[in-house]
Amino acid sequence: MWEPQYEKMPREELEKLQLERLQQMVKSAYEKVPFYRAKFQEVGLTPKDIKSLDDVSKLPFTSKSDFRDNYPFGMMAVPLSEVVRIHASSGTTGKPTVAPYNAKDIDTWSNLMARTLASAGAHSGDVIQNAYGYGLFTGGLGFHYGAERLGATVIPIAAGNTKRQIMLIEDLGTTVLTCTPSYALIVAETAQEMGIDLAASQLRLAVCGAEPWSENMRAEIEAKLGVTAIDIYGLTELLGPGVSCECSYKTGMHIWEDHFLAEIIDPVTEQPLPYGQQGELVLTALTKEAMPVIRFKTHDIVNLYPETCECGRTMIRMSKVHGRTDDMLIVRGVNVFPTQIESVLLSVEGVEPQYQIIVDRERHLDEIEIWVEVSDAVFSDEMRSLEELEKSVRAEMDSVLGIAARVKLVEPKTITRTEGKAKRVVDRREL
Ligand code: DLL
Repeated sequence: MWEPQYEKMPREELEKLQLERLQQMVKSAYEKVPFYRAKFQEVGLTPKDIKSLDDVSKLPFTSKSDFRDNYPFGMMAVPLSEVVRIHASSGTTGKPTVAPYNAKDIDTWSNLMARTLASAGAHSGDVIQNAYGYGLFTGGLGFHYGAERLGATVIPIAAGNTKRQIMLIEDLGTTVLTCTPSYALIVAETAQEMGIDLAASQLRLAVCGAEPWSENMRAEIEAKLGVTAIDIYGLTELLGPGVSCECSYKTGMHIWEDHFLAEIIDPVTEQPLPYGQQGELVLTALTKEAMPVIRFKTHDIVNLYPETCECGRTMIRMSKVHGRTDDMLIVRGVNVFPTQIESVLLSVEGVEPQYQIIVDRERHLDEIEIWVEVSDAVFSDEMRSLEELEKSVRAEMDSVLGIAARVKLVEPKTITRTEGKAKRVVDRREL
């Protein structure tokens, strides 16, 4: 255990620490972020009203749209000069959600990722091949700093170039692979095709997250790579990976509660639900400095289990993510909102705002195809201009969303109209 003094803290002591940190966080948000002050004032709340942990339910929720409305730096509690790094994730429309970190935040996150990797079963002697994407996505650098803090050897390979991944696993004696679960399967199958048995290599652990995956996928990854596969969860708004992670017992992901206060709510009534029931996870950051996040609605559907785990950790566990309350898709690890696709389409002349998104998984790779109606005028044009239009939609998708989507232009009025909510997404993936 990386920090047994916290990870095994008696609940009473832990809750005392959480309350102190919550009070501090609410005060800081109120004093330093006009957005929070205005929201608290709307419900007639001041930091002094937070007297117990239950009082958290008096605080207003925060959602992705608040980040959009205050883009880029309106949610910050420190001047930009104190920010040492900025990550970002998809917003619901054209603009991303920005996540700034000060030096203390990077330190907190690195430490939490070291704790996470240790909980997954890694240690300082490991060679960790980090195949999460580096860049604005939090996966690459989050794992990188955590692995270094743990004292392990890091190979910052990032995702892609699978044959080279396999060569390095063998040549450098990689013991831990960190990547999305779907990429772990691609590595496994590519190795098989190359006639290489990775189960016979030094590899013994895979730490997989950033997208939903099933127990079936776990079994497949474990068998094909000869590893233990561990689930890890996190989100950009709350630092990134390292909000929660399984231990070797694999009975849910321990939420690092000394840094994150977890609640479960009914997604419709927004009322708190008792532990054990399935609902939407709401998280409050207790130690984040550059950008306080209070009662963030994650849209992730989970169960929370409060019982002490066999590993000795007292920290609450969350189930695998069962689904989302919104229409966010995760395609090859990239978060995509249908509304983002819509705003791209609307920016291209000649296409109509009628579209359907078809997501499928072919040989473990997510494929996304967008059917778009074109206007009558365009459709009666010659083939070449249609092809050009298709190309420009595809290029725009690639540059704005960062995903390679197939685009299929269809005749006007082909896409079924519904009277109620339009069914924009057809997700055919089976995990
Ligand atoms: O995906 C951070 C991360 C990186 C987590 C690497 C784990 C490993 P975002 O891009 O902001 O951050 O996406 C956050 O991804 O709200 C969930 O819907 C989904 N997600 C993350 N981890 C898991 C998981 C990173 N283990 C969103 N299982 C979250 C299911 C996950 N869904």
